[in-house]
Amino acid sequence: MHFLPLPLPGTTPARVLTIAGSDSGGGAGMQADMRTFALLGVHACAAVTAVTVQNTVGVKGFHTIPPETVAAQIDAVTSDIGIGAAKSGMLASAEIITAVAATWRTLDVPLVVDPVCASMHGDPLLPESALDALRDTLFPLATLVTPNLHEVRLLVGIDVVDGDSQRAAAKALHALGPRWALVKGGHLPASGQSPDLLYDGTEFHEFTGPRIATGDDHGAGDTLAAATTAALAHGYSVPEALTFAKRWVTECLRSAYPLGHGHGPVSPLFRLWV
Ligand code: PXL
Repeated sequence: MHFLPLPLPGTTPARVLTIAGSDSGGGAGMQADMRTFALLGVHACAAVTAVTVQNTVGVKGFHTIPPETVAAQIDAVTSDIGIGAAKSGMLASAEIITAVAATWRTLDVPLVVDPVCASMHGDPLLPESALDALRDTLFPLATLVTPNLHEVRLLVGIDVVDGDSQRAAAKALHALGPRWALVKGGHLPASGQSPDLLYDGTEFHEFTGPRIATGDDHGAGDTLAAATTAALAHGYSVPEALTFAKRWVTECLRSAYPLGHGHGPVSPLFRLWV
């Protein structure tokens, strides 16, 4: 596969920002983002929103960062470092969502919103009462939103089971205001493929890849959104960035490894060998 251009030693790479929660088990969240960014050769800044207490078996709880501290982290890096693109993941509370949105209104930086609501074990990472803030304040500022099928159900009340319902969900998500909406098909009834559908208000684009049968897929959604963000920071269009990110996450799924007693992470470490 082709990779993003690598910076020469000593030159400043493309810069990205992740606004996300920390996963103490190192599988998902900010740790998955930072790993992805490092192996794609971009400089990653990080605004932490929450500290989760988790391992490969589940999330035991989390502690949220004060909203004004989240906003201050974003201000600090965007005013100094020059961010080419950013992504948000676990935002943990309505107050943090509102603070991120208020800050983002003053910026002109592409934002990928991965609307993380729960862990793969079903542990909540965002209270349902915060969904309004996500839909009303952050989605209209997003360049791209990337929900999985569980998040689609929570956000627009559509059960995606086939191509028709996937198209209806993409339209409903786009109506909430993002420039592009992606409905990830990784959890669709098995077809051997994993079809993701992108909609810009006019046209649909489909991104397919083989479905990789592994229980070690912790951090797959984070990795897709992070790789998309890195490609956007290099000036790719949204469809180009997703084409790249889909191939990247497929390779990361092929390289996923077992860890602990639960679900291991998808892994970009294959990049060290090619
Ligand atoms: O994969 C979604 C996700 C994002 N962020 C954090 C997480 C998880 C899933 O567990 O823990 C912090």
